Amino acid sequence: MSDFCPIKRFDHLEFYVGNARQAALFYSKCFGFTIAAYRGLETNSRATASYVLEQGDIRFVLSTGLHPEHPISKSVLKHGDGIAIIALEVPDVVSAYQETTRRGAVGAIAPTEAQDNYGVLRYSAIHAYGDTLIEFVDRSNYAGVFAPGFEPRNLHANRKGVGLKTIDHVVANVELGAMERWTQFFAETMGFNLLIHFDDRAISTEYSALMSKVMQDSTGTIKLPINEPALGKGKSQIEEYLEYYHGAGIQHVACATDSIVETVTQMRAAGVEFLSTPKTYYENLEERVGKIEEPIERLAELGILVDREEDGYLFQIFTQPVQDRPTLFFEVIERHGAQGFGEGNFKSLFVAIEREQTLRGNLAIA
Ligand code: TYF
Ligand code: FE
Repeated sequence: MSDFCPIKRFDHLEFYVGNARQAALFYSKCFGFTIAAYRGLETNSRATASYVLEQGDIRFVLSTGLHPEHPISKSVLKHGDGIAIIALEVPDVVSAYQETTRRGAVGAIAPTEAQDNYGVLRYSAIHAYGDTLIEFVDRSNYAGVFAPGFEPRNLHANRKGVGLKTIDHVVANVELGAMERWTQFFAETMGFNLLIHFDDRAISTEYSALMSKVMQDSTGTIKLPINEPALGKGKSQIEEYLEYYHGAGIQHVACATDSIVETVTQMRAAGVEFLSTPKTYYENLEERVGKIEEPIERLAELGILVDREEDGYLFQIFTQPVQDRPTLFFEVIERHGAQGFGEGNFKSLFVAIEREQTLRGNLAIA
């Protein structure tokens, strides 16, 4: 099989935020991340400050601009806090850049080498939906804590975290009519395949509708679903996102855990707010999804959703947006064989999201 752009794994997600120091504390205290590295004024970074957060195999980088003209500051002015860069670890950043730009990707960072005493880190980047970049990283010849310029930190390293282990999928919202362009981008430019297509009949409530296509790399390690609004009676959650993010961008990141009950218990105790699930969801749950390993009362207390598929089942739950704009949120997911995205929960999930949209005054019926 021809794989012109092989990918090893998610390297990191880089967030552009208004206050990286406070955001680092939020992801550390509430999501269980360890602050592993820092770059800022103290390390003679004059224009930006960044914190590297780690938990399991997940790495987030939180960056802020120190001056109004810096591109990060401008991004935050337009989008609010959000994920600006999806970084993928690849064997060869030159080839990844050449193969994708040759197929139509717009280059953002030509292949670059950064060096220090720990070796050489190679990277390049291309443009994806909205202002989002896809960065290619090769750290096979680099032994430092994250990248040249960063110094190790070890804050909250004694904490075990809340059990988040890997990035399961990263979902984007794109404008009405842009689905085709972006699925084509991932298929033709990145060599991804279409894994699942949920049409607007699968995902519609009384008020709004959306369409979702899941693109994945050739090994199935990288799953990047894309949502497009579909015409409904009201403003869909996707349109609400697009309005407040001022364009296409990343809507949610799903983090996998082996023990969602433990993870969500700890995150709730630390103050993370989740979408609430009505008590009725848990009536007849076992009849709907069959035998599951967790006590239903516990799932109901925590608001955890369950979906059964052919190959198994999954647990999932969604946070409220993690900033004042109704843009980025997180999903916690625990898979037991099931490879899907919780299709059986779409209806109740979207009703829950619309309840929140109504509270925000953003579900006007046309
Ligand atoms: O990633 C998914 O497909 C699920 C469900 O706006 C979902 O997490 C889909 C669309 C959406 C919110 C959640
Ligand atoms: Fe999801």
